[in-house]
Amino acid sequence: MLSEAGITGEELALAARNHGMPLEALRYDLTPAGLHYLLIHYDIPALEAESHVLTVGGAVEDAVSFTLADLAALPQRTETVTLECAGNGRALLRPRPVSQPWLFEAVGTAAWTGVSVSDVLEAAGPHSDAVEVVFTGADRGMEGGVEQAYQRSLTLEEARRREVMLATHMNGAPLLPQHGAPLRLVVPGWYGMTSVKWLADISVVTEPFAGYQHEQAYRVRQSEEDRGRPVDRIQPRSLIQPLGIPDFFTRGRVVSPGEIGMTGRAWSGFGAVVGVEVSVDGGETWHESRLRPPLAEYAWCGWDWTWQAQPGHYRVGARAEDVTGRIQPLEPDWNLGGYEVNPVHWVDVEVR
Ligand SMILES: Nc1nc2c(c(=O)[nH]1)N[C@H]1C(S)=C(S)[C@@H](COP(=O)(O)O)O[C@H]1N2
Ligand SMILES: [Mo]
Repeated sequence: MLSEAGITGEELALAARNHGMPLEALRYDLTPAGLHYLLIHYDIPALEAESHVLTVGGAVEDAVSFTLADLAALPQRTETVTLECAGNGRALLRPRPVSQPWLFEAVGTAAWTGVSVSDVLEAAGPHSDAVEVVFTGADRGMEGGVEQAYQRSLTLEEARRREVMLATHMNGAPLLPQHGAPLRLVVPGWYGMTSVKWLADISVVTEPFAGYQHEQAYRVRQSEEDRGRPVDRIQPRSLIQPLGIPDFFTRGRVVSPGEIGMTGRAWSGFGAVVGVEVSVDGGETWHESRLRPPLAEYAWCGWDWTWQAQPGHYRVGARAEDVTGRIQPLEPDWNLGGYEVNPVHWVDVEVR
C-alpha cells in the first residue's frame, strides 16, 4: 500500500525535518522530549531565554510585557497533554494531499509547566467588547504565496480555560528549541496547530481573527471552492504498540505463535475514551480491550488485550470510541488538506 504512495521531493524534505514519534515509544506514559513528534512550518527562530519578552496588548486596559522571570513569578501549573498534528494520517489518503506526509505517528504526550493564559490576560484586562485572542510566534515564512508570522487565535472564552497555558518547561526541563523555546502556548484537547511555539505576542481583538492558518489552512473541505469548517479538537484515535520485531524495509511485524499481550494508547480531544476494540482479521470481528485510566483529562489512556495467535498472516487493528460517540472509521475519509484523518490503525502481522 505504501509503495504506491509516490512521495514527492518536497514531501521528503518536509518529512526529513518533521519527525514522528517512533511507535515503540507508546510504551512511555510521558514521551521523552526527543521522541515527541515535531512539526515546524518555517525555521526554528533564534531566541534567547534571558532576553525574550512576551508582549500582551490590543483591546486591553494596560498593554503589558513579561520576561521569563516575570512569568516564573506567577502561579505555576503542570498539565499532562497528548498533542497530535491535525495532519496525522494524511499520507493514507488517495489521492494524497501534498504536504507533510504523516502516517500514524504525529503524536506525543508531555507534562507542560508554565502559567495559565488567563492569569496573563487578567494582568492586561481585556476590553468588554473583546472576542478573540491572537497568539503570534517569532517564526516567519512564506505559505500559499503570503509572507507571514505563524499565528493562531482562540475565542476569549476558550483562551480563559484554566488549562490553556504558556509553557516554559516540557517533562521538567526547559523547552528544547524545536518545541518552542523559550515559551509556547499549549491548548489541551486541540490539534497541535493551535499550540503556538516561540510565542512572542498575545493580542486581544474585537473581531474574529481571519489569518492564513484559520482561513486557508486547517479547514476540512472537499474542494478549493468549499469553505468547509475549521479544525479544532482532536478526533479519537488509538495506536497499537509494535508487536514482535519489524521487517526493516516493509515495517511489517513478525511475532512467534502463542499468547501475545497486545497493548496501545488511545485519546480524544472531545472527552474520555470509553472503549478500544481490537481486530486480528481485518475488521471481521472485534474484541473489547481492557482500558486503563487516562494519565490526565487531556492525555492518552492505555489499553491491552491478549491474543492467542496461530501461525499465519493477519491484519491487526484497533479503534477507539469516545464519550461523545465519535468512533474511528475503518478506512480514511478524504478531505483536501488531509486533516483529522483518523482511521483504524491497521498493521500487517506475520505469526511464525
Ligand atoms: N510558531 C509556530 N508554532 C507552531 C508551529 C509552527 O510551525 N510555528 N507548528 C504547529 C503545529 S502544526 C503543530 S502540530 C505543533 C507541533 O508541536 P511540537 O513540534 O512541539 O510537537 O506546533 C504548532 N505550533
Ligand atoms: Mo500540525
